[in-house]
Amino acid sequence: MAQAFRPAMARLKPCATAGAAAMWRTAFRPAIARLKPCATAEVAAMWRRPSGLRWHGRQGPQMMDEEFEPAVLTDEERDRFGRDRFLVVDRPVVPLGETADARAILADLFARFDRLPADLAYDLGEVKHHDGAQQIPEINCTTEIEPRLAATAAVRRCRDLARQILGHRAVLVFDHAICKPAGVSAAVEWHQDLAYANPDADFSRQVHIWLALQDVTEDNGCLRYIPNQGRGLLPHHRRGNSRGAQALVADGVDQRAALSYPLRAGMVAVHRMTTLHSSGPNTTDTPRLAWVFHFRDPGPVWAKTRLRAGLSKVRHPFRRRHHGLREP
Ligand SMILES: O=C(O)CCC(=O)C(=O)O
Repeated sequence: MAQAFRPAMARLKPCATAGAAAMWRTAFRPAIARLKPCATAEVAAMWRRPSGLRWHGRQGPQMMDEEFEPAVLTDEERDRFGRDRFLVVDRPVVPLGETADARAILADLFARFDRLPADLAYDLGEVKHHDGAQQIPEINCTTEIEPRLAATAAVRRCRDLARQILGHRAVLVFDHAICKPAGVSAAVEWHQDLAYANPDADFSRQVHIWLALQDVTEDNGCLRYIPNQGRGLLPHHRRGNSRGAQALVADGVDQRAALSYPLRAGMVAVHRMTTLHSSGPNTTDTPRLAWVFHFRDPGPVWAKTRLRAGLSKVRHPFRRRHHGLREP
């Protein structure tokens, strides 16, 4: 191989090789030396992951499992979502390797919980901010805190699923991860996600996808839904009627028809902003971790802005060339 390159190298102008060498000495080598060892180790570890990394469009490196068929919703499932206001996709949407990748990164984030900004990391249990052990630690905007999460195939696969429900476009507008530590009796009470948002927002174009990062059962706190409920927003109060609590609880929920929905790792449950849901305590000796995505169809305004941005990219080179001709 080296022999094949040598004649070509010999033909290179000396100034080109000297220039490249100078660039290496002055720019690249010091920059690489400045890289934190942990950063390079992290990248190397990521590269070594069994599921591998693939370059995916303009989104950069993606972790992908080989030969995994993307989940395609059937007409029956879409109808059921329309009727019940939620849909449990009982086949893997994210393959096990990719689920494990996301789980490992999120577990690292939870290990740093106390050092994360207080407005992003807090307790969904009785008191939002407190010292010591958390009841239901939640980390919001994980994909912004840890960019490796935004690049996971889990995000892309869940976005593909959201697109099938929302129509054509699905933009990730928010995400959060919820941990139920082992043996903690606190549950997430019945609520509608809309109670946390601006109730005037157009919530019909938004779906929330709850991804199980390990097998979830009634014992470790799987989700519960009440089929065909939650068409309007119920009044909510703070958990325990305490001003120190972050979690909201819906008033007057008739839970007689409620059902629990155990899921295998990589499966998802999808619901609307008005869907009533809750989850039980984790009585097992292993923490339960879930990652939740909020996808929105941004509608025609967004499409117009994108189109304009795209057009300006096309127009600019022309304009520059055009002005260039006129310049003296
Ligand atoms: O993860 C859970 O246990 C509850 C999740 C939930 O209620 C939510 O995402 O709104």
